[in-house]
Amino acid sequence: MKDATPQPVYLRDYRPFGYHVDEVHLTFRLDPGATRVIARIRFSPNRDAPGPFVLDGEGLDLKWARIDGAAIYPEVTETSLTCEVPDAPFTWEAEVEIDPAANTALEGLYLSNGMFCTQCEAEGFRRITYYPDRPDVMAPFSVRIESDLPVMLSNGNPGAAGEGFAEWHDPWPKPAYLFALVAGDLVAYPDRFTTRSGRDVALNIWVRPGDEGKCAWGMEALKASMRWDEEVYGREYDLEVFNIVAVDDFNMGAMENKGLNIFNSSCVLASADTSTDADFERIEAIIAHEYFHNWTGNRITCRDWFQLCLKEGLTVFRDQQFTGDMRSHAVKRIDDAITLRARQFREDNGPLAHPVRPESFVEINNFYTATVYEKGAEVIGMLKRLVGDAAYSKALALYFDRHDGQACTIEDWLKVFEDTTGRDLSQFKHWYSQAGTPRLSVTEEWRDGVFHLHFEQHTPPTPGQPDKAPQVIPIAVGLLNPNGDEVLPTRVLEMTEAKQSFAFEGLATRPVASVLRDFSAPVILSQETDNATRALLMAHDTDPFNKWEAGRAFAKDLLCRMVTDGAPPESAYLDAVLAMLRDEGLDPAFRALALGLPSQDDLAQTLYERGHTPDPLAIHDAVETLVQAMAQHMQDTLPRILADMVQDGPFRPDAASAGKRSLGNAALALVSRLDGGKAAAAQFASADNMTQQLAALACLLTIGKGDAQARAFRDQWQHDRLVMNKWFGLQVARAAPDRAADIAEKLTRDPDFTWKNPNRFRAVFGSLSANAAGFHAPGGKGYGLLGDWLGKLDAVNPQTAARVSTAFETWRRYDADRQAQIRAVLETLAAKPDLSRDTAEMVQRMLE
Ligand code: 0A1
Ligand code: ZN
Repeated sequence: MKDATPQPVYLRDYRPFGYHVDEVHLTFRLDPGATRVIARIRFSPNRDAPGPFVLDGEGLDLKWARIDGAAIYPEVTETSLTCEVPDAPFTWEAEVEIDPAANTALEGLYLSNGMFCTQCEAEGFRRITYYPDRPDVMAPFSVRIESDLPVMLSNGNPGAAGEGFAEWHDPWPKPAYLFALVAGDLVAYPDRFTTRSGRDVALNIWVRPGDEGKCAWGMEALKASMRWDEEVYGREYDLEVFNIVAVDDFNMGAMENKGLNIFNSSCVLASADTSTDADFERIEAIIAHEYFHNWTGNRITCRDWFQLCLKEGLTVFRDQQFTGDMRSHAVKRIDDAITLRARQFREDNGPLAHPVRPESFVEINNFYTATVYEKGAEVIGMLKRLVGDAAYSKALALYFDRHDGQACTIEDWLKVFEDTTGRDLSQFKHWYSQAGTPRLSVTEEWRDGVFHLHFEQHTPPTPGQPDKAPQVIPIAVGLLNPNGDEVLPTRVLEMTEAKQSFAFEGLATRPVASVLRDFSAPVILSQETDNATRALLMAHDTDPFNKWEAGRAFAKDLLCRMVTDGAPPESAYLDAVLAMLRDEGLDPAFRALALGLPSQDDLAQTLYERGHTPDPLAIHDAVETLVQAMAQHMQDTLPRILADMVQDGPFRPDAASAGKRSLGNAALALVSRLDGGKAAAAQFASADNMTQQLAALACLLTIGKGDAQARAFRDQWQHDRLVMNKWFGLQVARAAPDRAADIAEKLTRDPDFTWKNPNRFRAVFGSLSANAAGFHAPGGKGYGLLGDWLGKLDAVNPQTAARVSTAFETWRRYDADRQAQIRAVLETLAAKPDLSRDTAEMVQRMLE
């Protein structure tokens, strides 16, 4: 065990910094092993909040420092610097040396394939120079880069440039976490955009030579995002240039640095040959997300890191709206609900549960979570539903108007809604402070010609929060007649009490209730119902989310009964899904979703909550049995679907074409269960795009075949690092339970397993933990393998190691043997003498 446990930081301890930063001038003399950073910064005392002059700094070799030109000798620790300063505005100057080549953590200034790049959010800037590295200190930055590299970029607008140097000036005051620098042998994919007020903006996507052919999609997405933000939120871009850079070594998806977004290359490079439809959609969404941050995050930023959801929840909400507008609102809502349940509900149900706005942390990098991002977005969706679209737009206009240029809090955010609508949002605020997913149950009553819905809400205890207050839950409800006609269109009920009933009058017969339409709140709904009602909703609900959800809930119930009572696959379910599959009036993408089943992890949690100890293998077998039954039940229809979904002409990544491929591939997965993989092998051989090729390989691997195709795939794509990530990942994801850990281990011995690259590490180990039955297979091999590799990765990249460690967050729901095995792995990690603060915090929270 480590002796010095790092101390948590608390929201309640927030104090403003004692100095303002009026301007920042940085000079970088780039050198892989010995970069010099010379800072000249104007500080002035903060008269409203005097405080000590302490700068953050980590891993810096201070060469000299001056105040107003006179040499000083500050007191330096491993993480900070202090010195005497004048009680008046002054100029701070310092030179430090840093070693980008040795920076494997990918925070601060580092090298990726010989290219210099930075990642400063959340606290990476302190690894570049001494500075008040906190989001509420905002300043304009001027940057000079000196090197012999052909391309040198930083934030803002370009200034002077010449042989061996380039200068940049960012006029918009920003916190240090939005600082960025890139230098290397890069080529641009250029374009232009004219904003609605006529400003001409130069756009570039910078990539390694050879990747220029993979930029067109990202560029179209960028222009669409810029237009959308003008049209929907009235937000215009505010610099002369907008640069995007693709880097291979990156801990996260992308980063919204002002005017210089840096992307994990997997989140920006796209081509039909190498990217799936899912990649195209994700890239479009991430480009939009980072671009939207220019207003929600950059122009208006966070006062402190506890307010992270202020920028992330809102920006995710905006990118979800954008994708809905570009593609299909119904499909997007279903996709978002699937993701929320898979990642955020899972987090909320375990030892890592925390509020959307946490109140303490040890390492802020551990709080870039599904709760902050995705639940943060859901909270905004609820707010919009409660106040209505018009009031939402007004509140947002006020937010931008009132807070432009400021570092804000959730209180500021809610206040614009209160001021716009006159509502009191104090109870609503529990969504930001209470962790855990509310359980909402509903019962129905038909009495004297009046229909009643009786609701109860309850949020289970989470770490540090034993008791919860009732929350405001917007419940969108519609009513159908028993013949399927809608008798009451969607209405939003506002639940504020622990128990609350709503009455519906004027109905001729007892209706069928469609509750929580459009997934109007991030809650777990339980509703007494029967197969006939579910089938009716699957056939007739006018709300696409609930039409899908009726099938999902049906499948979940059925699978749970198959696991616990050995129930057979029910024909009522198979018939209802088949009817959806055959309904040509439905969007193919929607029909593909209707064929999907709840995740095995979700089933494990549901069984656990129903009082069972989940057995991952029994769950896996039940799912296999049901899928096989679906394939048999649908065998007459599947060939027609396959034929209908074939598209002529060149590959197009648009939503309609992607939807057809998605349905075709869902059908192919079922057909593979019947024809031994013949159709899939044929598709693999003839595919002219990655979506079709990878889906075919997935079908084959799932039925225990595809070795030859996996080899052929590797031969074909050996040269392409992004496609090779798919190759690594798919083999583990699709492995049979008793082979998954062995396959993962074999892949770690592959010469191409460049494990220090976060994408490659995640390809193997993210896929291992996502393969629930494989990860939890008896013997605990998967646990041990992951534990060993987390220990190894932690020494070079703590952030990614900590993130992947969440594979263990569900451990307490399993049997005593599995718990003991996982506990041993976590304790071994915890005992490592030099374990990072990142991983130590995660492991400790999981063990508590
Ligand atoms: N703000 C970025 C995500 C991001 C967060 C943290 C990082 O390093 C710790 C890197 C990127 C976004 O929301 O896209
Ligand atoms: Zn973001």
